[in-house]
Amino acid sequence: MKRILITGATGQIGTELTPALRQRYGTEQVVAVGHKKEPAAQVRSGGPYVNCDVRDKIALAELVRHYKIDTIYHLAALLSATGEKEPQLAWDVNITGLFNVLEVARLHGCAVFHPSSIGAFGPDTPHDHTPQVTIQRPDTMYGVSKVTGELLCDYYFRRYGVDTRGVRYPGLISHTALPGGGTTDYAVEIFYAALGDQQYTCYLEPTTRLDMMYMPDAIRAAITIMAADPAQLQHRNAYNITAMSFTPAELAAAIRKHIGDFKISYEVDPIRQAIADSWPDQLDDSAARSQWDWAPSYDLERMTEDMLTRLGKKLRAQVSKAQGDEDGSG
Ligand code: NAD
Ligand code: AKB
Repeated sequence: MKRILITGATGQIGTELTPALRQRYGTEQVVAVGHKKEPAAQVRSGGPYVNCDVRDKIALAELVRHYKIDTIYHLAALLSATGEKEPQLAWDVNITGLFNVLEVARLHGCAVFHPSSIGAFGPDTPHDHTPQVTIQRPDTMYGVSKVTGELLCDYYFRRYGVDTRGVRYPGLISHTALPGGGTTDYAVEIFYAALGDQQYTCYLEPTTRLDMMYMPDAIRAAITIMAADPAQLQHRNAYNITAMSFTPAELAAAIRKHIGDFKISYEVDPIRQAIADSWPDQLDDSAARSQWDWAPSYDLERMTEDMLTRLGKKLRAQVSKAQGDEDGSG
């Protein structure tokens, strides 16, 4: 039976991956690891929850030993925009943290899931139908850490036989936890704005095309690749996966089909724009499709409709709870 540790469990992915893994493998089998950020209720109270800085290898090893862990989902990281604000910290968390996880995995016989990103590509990478194996010369600290991470995971598999696996996620869109400081965050913020005062000021240009994915597909990918037949995995650590590719203007148009008065304007942030310009427009994910049956369920239309429905419900519930608290009936 699997015993799983999830680092970064309070983040955008961890908040949804933790309950999904607990549902599949049992609540006591999945230990959520937080750090500084307040966890959502389903992460803190749905099973074991502990705090640990991934840069502390001794503490990490003790958790793995204590809970008899055999699989680590390593999500703790700094994302692209935060990484450009604090590059030294980004290297430390993303690389020291991963190195510690791989060392602990080597010593305790754990499998490791480590997500890479479209951020592992750079301005010299072919942007259209970006191949699985291609030029990777990113010019952000986030990207440098992602390429290094892919190579480190490959190294630990080849040299020590650690069962490392991973995907290159595109921008992820979700309604449960807010994104944690990336370049693609606009694609989540826009839904909060559309359901709020029906206008959004976007920090990317209207024509900036990027790969994206709805969170249910991202969670399924993380679980599926870890359960896949290892004999089929030729690329192990960094499978291109994507679900849709759109620009801010196209996303706004998709939202407008449901909220006719929604308006978008643009105030470009040069730092995030430069990052986005260096990333692919559309990945070729045929290797993932053929080697472990990857296929997304949500395209732009389906994702937009589901986001508006579920986020709308959540925001309305928050408003009525706040009103109830105010008048004493909540
Ligand atoms: P997030 O920023 O939402 O969460 C990251 C988590 O890491 C946070 O909960 C934070 O508390 C934790 N953390 C930060 N420093 C830590 C430390 N020193 N020790 C322990 N924990 C620490 O990130 P996310 O969006 O959930 O991303 C998870 C992984 O997926 C990252 O590797 C990220 O690069 C990758 N990824 C995410 C996306 C996306 O769009 N969300 C896309 C591509 C790849
Ligand atoms: C970011 O924008 O940094 C992340 C990612 C695509 O890796 N969402």
